[in-house]
Amino acid sequence: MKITDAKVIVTCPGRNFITLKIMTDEGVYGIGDATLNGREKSVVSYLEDYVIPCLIGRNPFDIEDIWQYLYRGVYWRRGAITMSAIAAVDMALYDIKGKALNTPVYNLIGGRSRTGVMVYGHANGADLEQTIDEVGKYIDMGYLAIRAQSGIPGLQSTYGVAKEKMYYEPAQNDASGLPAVNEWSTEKYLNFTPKLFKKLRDTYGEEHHFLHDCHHRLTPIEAARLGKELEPYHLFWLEDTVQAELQEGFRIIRKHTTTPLAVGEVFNTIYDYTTLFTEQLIDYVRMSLLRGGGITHGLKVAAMAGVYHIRTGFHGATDLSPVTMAAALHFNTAINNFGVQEYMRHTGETDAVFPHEYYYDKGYLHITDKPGLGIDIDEALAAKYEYKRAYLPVNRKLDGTMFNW
Ligand code: KDG
Ligand code: MG
Repeated sequence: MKITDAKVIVTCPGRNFITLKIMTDEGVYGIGDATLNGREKSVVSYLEDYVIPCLIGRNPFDIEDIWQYLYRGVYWRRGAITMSAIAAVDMALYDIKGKALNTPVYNLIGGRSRTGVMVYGHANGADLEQTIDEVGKYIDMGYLAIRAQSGIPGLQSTYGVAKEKMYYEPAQNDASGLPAVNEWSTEKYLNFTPKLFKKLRDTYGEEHHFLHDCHHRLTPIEAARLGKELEPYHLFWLEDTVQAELQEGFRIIRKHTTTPLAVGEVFNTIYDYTTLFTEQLIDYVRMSLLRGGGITHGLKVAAMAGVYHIRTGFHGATDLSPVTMAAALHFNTAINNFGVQEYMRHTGETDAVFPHEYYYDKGYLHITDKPGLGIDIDEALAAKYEYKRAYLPVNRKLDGTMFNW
């Protein structure tokens, strides 16, 4: 079998998505997600101008060699743009191989390890009371694991509180077409957040897993304080407490708290984790297959994580397309050290562009035995939605200082 052609499909059914489609001489094609929220066109150029010419004529079954060619062979390694582009190729090649061998992708990477993939949903409200109510709605929908984010008294806006409750929309411009500006106060946040989780446990008891995302806004010692104060409420995890570039910072957090830690949605290779893994400083790996070079690299990361008692909890926000979700579900079905999968639902508009086999039932996502990834793109429908530039917000402290979003 040979790759004869490949193309990049840009669509915006409510938000921007980039999809790579690889075609072969036997008529089998595969698709992969290449979406990089807020910087989408950079990956389009990377694929069209540099990657696709290298794929033509290659045997699509040689997935490892093609991966190494695009990683080692390029000299300029790592980074979100490079690794998202490689991920798109890798997902598409697995899709092709599954279809060609008439088997679902999970069978190519170990077979079935579980009956379903536990997911966590996103409950959020403008204030404490509304967030408590929103968590109740997810419990009513059967979710076993729920992330809770709330507006903070004294701040006009913050990360994770969405207008459209089921569909998160972080990429939104302000009136002038530039990034929207959020407000931040570490003091207000740290004083408020333990109250939220106390109230959640008082209201709903111990049965459900509760999660929370700090979105990189604390220093290690502040994260240590928060982790310690949340201990009585038994969180499933506390996510992205600090800017994660400094792996050594996690030593301070770990020394002070038993609250489990998750990190990595902005990481893109195994090298971002070496200190975190070998010193057992975290509990969950958040790097998605999309951001981290696809299934080929993800298998290596999960294998190394498993040695250190670390499980997966892949990023699955709405800005990762249903193609990434399909790939993640095959992956999560096959590996042993799966923990949880983030599941922020896509809108009906998006689901129509990406017809898929996976489905939600009572707290779990399930895949079927359809060969390949069990996902497609409706190109005619995709063509109706024109790309719109949309930035992630930026974040400033109350005195105007630029901060982490
Ligand atoms: O594009 C950025 C979002 O995917 C990210 O902010 C969402 O932190 C996030 C999460 O945990 O889903
Ligand atoms: Mg996050």
